[in-house]
Amino acid sequence: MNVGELTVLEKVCRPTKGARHITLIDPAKQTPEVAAQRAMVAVECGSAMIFVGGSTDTPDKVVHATCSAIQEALELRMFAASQNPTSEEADWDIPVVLFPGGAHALSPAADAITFMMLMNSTKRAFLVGEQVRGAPYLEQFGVEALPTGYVVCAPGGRVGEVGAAELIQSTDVEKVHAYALCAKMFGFSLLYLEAGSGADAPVHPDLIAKAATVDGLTLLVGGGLRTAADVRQAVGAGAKWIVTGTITEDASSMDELRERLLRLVNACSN
Ligand code: 1GP
Repeated sequence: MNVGELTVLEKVCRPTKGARHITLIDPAKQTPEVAAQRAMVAVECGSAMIFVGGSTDTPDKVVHATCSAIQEALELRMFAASQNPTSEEADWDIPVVLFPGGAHALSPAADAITFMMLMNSTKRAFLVGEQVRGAPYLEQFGVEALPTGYVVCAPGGRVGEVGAAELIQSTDVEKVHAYALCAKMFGFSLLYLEAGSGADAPVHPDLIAKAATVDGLTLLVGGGLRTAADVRQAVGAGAKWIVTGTITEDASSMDELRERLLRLVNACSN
């Protein structure tokens, strides 16, 4: 879909006051239709990007169907908004970005991909192996790569286990600083500090604050962020993007989802 004049990377790295919000949708957790409905609620609430990914064993077909359904819904909304230019509608020019668990969960319907090195993994597959397998497909699909250093912090959850990560503990501020410097020296534009989906505690603000002292990186933080206070703390420490997934997945209705997301999105700028 058309994401305007800027590349997705330029949009993502554009300096902003406060932070912006990303809704993560795991294609394994609902049908593509429900994923699209959830994504539309998220955008109405002010989410500025949709990530698609999460589970490690989702077939390409399901990832593709989910990306396509979200893109179609966004295009319909964008068309409707263009028919009524005076309305105070949401911005529907929203990137749909793959957040892959490996080279399998790719789709040409995405605008971009967080092309990640799981920097504190002890397995070659997550450092460079999956990336080497996936790169030719991304080239063929024309999906924009967002060069991302991905660092898993305690408690780490499933991604910490599957990714065989040497977890960054809450007091490891010098270590996280070294990872951030390393990410910058590799030429990555994004640094994603991850506590693991559904984590019982988010990334410690001291880690975020230390990573944020390295300029030239756009800092994403996710995992276990549930309340407005969690979000404010992460943003206050220097996060530029807040990623949430579980609060979307376990909302019992679209109304509940709206209520939750509005609280978190508002906390990104307050
Ligand atoms: C997972 O950081 C994301 O990769 C989102 O985590 O599901 O805990 O919101 P939650």
